[in-house]
Formats: sequence, structure tokens, C-alpha cells
Amino acid sequence: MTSYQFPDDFLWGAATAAYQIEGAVDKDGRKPSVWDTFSATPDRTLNGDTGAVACDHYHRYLDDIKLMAALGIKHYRFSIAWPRIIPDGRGQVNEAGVDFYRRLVDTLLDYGITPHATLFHWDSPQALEDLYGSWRSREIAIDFADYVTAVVSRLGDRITHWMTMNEITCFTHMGYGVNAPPVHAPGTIVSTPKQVWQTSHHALLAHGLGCQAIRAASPRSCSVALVDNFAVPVPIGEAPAHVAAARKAFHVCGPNGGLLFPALTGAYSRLFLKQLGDAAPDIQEGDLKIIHQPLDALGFNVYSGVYVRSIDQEPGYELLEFPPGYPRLHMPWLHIVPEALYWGVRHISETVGQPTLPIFVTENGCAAQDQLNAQGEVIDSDRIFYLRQYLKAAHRAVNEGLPLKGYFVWSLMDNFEWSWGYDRRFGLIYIDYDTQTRIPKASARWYAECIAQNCVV
Ligand code: PNW
Repeated sequence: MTSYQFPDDFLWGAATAAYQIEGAVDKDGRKPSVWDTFSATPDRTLNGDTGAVACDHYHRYLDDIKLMAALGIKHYRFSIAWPRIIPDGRGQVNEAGVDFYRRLVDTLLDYGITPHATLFHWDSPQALEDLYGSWRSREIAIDFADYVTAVVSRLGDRITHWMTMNEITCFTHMGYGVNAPPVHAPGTIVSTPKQVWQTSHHALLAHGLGCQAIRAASPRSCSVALVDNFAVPVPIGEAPAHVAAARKAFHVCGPNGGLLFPALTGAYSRLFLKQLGDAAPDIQEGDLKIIHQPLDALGFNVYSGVYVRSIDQEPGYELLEFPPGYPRLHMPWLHIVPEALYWGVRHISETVGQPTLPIFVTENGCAAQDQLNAQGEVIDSDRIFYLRQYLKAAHRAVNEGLPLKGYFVWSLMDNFEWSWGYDRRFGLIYIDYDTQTRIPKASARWYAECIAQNCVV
């Protein structure tokens, strides 16, 4: 036992996403998602990797659940693939696709693991891209809500923790781009920044209608959340001036003011709209009311942060660049900023005006250059180092009374890391992609010990 003890009801989990682990992309009636198309297009992913087989979790879910149970993981965040449930994006429900998730969830429950389902983690049906350009059209919000109703009315008897969508920025601002080809699916080049902001506005609408659909379709009382990877300004030091500067920067940092703020407050941040100028999306009457749904929790995906200092000139803060030697892990953007976890939670509860909204870290983890040693083990002390620092920041948040209620590590196992393919490994469990052998890394055993002792070890 260390001094980093968590409260008894703190929830420890692990996370994955459908396209990154399932494989079996044409099994039991599933049709292509935009990620199938994108990854099969030359030069879009590293080494031309696709999610066609991935971790073959579709067939091996029982083994994966057994491994999770052996590690003492009690909460599992996974995503449901829209193209398995409604292969054409709208219309006919594919019951065979629903059955897979029913089997998955029943097995989780058998092993004492609580399912937390994300309804959308980037794998939009290709059919909707072909029909109306997916997120470029408002129509997708309606189709998304119908899909949500189909899922929740069928699985809501056994799943009570729902998340509408994961990281809107990544499938809109990184999936549509002006001039340069974007790095995520569908990889569409559009002509103006406003068109890109329009895609994320449509995603927000889909989130809002999705929340309403969950509540209307769920046969049980349930929890509804949005998962976002909002940008986290971290004061360079905790002198009051830097803290105030970071709080101000929170509105304009990354896309926060145009994504998280509308969802949590019912308005795009004014500071942010001013900064957007002509790029601001068209907002129809009533949109913000739909977008601003009551939430039971906020999912916070945190990997890094941005340091901020107070300055005398307008606007009173400065976002600082990382110097070249700043420590990071195996991604260009993976600078190690553990305090971002603490400050993210604190900014939400202090700035967006909901001091008691429960927050869950729904993803935190890192890619490392994992290698099997002569004994066939992976000793990823770098990952343990990273996770331990972030968990200490989580402990600080809880200890100061902030509403942080749980933590999901990204990821349960190595998987298809989007445009980086299989080259980047984020798992606690190593996957040998030739044989599909699963090998728990040193970090998996370390995490199991944290869970067992309910503290950072
Ligand atoms: C998240 N960035 O994406 C996703 O939710 C996961 O599917 C993904 O595997 C994981 O993080 C690791 O990348 C991110 O540029 C994509 O800062 C990009 C960034 C962060 C997270």
C-alpha cells in the first residue's frame, strides 16, 4: 500500500474500440465502414495496414475476457460498430450483428465485468459516405439516432453505461481537411474551414439526438455520456497568474470552444467564435438545444497537454511549444504531461460550470517500442512509468474533491492504431499478429496490482 489510495468506489477499467480490435469485417452481414475503404486505399495507412483481421477479437472475445478477468479488470469500455448493426447505415437492422454484442456483453457479465459501450468510435458506414458524404450532411444526425435506438432497444436490458461518440475532433477535423489530405477516414478534402466546422456541428447534433434516443429506448435507468479529448492547458507553474491564464486558454485551446462547450453549456464559446470568424458553422434555430443534453458523466481521453504561462499583453496567456528534448513516448504528439489529467478534470468542473458532473478518464495510455525478450516477456517499464505518473495526477484530483470517478487504460491490448497501423502498440497485452497470441506485458501485471490494492503501486 502506498499513500496513493483511491476511494472504495473508484472504478478501474480498460478500453478498446471495434474497428481497432474486431477484424471479421465481412462476417455475419457487416458491410464496409469508411475505415475499411480508407485503409484499403494506397498510402493512407503505414505499411498499408487495415483492420480486416486486427486482433481477431470477433472470434477470440472469450479469451480476451478471460485475460481481463485474470487481471482483475472490472469495467470494460468497448465500442459497437454501426456497420454491423445497420450495414447500409440506415434501414434494415442486421440481427446477426446485434447477436455478437449480445454474446460479448453476456460473457462480460458472466465474468463480473461491467460493460461500458461507446456507440460510435469512427467507423461510419461507407454507404452513408456514398449517399450523402456522411458527416458533411445534417441527415447523418437522424440516421445516427435511428441506429442508437436500434442498439439500445435491443441491448439496453444488459448495458446501462452508454457513451454516444468518441472524440468528435478525430473523425471530423482529422477526417476532412482543406488543401492537405486529412489523416483519418474518410480522408476527404473540402474547400473551406467552415465546411470542416460544419461536419463537427453535425456530429454534435448526432450526439444530442443520440442522447435523446438512448433515454427513450433504454428499458432501464442508465448513464449517458459524451467522450471527448479536449485540449488541456496546464499552467507552467501553479502561481495564481499562470492558473488564471490556463483557465482562460481552456476556451480557445484546440477545438474546445466549438465542441466541448456547446455540448456542456449549450453555446459555442464566444471567445472561440470570434477566433473562428468566417470558419464558424451555420447553426440552425434549435440546434444548440438539441446539442445541450443533460449528461450523467463526461468521458475524458487524456494523453498529453499544453503548457501555458501568463503574459502581460493580450490575451493574457501564451501557449508554449515543447522544446525538442521534452520527454515523450512513441508518437509525435505523446509528450508526457501527467498533470494534464488533473487540470483537465479541474478545468471542466471550474470552467464549464458543472462542479459535480462525474468525470471518467475513458482513455489514458501510451505507445511504446515493446519487444519480446529472450524469455518471451515484454518488460515495458516505460509504459509503467507513464501510467504511474498519470494515475498520481488522478489521485490528486480525487484527493482534492474533484468529481473524478474512474479510469480506463488505453488499451487492453495492442491494436490497429488508425493511420499508424500495427506499428504503434498501446496495449497492456502484447499481440503477436502472426499467431494472434496474447502476452500480458509487465504493465498488465503492474496495473492488476493497482486494481487489487486500489492505489497507485
Ligand atoms: C485516441 N492526438 O485517438 C482514440 O480514441 C483511440 O482510438 C486511439 O487508438 C488512441 O487515442 C491512441 O491514439 C487520438 O493527435 C488520436 O493527440 C489523436 C490524438 C490523440 C488521441
